Amino acid sequence: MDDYIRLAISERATLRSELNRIKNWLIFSLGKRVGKKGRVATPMNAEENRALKNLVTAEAFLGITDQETEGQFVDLTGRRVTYQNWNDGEPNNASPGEHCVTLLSDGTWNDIACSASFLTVNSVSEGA
Ligand SMILES: [Ca+2]
Ligand SMILES: [Ca+2]
Repeated sequence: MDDYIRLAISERATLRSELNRIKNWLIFSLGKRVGKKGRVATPMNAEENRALKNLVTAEAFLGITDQETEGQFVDLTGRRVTYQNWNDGEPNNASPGEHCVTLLSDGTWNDIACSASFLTVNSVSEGA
């Protein structure tokens, strides 16, 4: 019985590290490096958006902003984003102005003040 439990525990650890590797790969392939701090992801289509949503358990910043021109959302390279998945009533650019974008837990987006502190997507890989 002890052996069985030990085996189960080691199996679980293996699965967990496998899962973390997959997560890291996804974050790497979806993400862009932002300064020294980490990566934020810019989903290009519904499939990537869904993958991201499944990765993050809390609200997380996306690599999208309308800082330059209000209402024109661009990715970190300055290109207009073609795929968007706003929550109802968003983007509302609420006072005093919201120019960053977060992914909500249901997978939709909200524009938000860039000073808000939310996880960047890479944070989920910490503690792996
Ligand atoms: Ca805005
Ligand atoms: Ca908003």
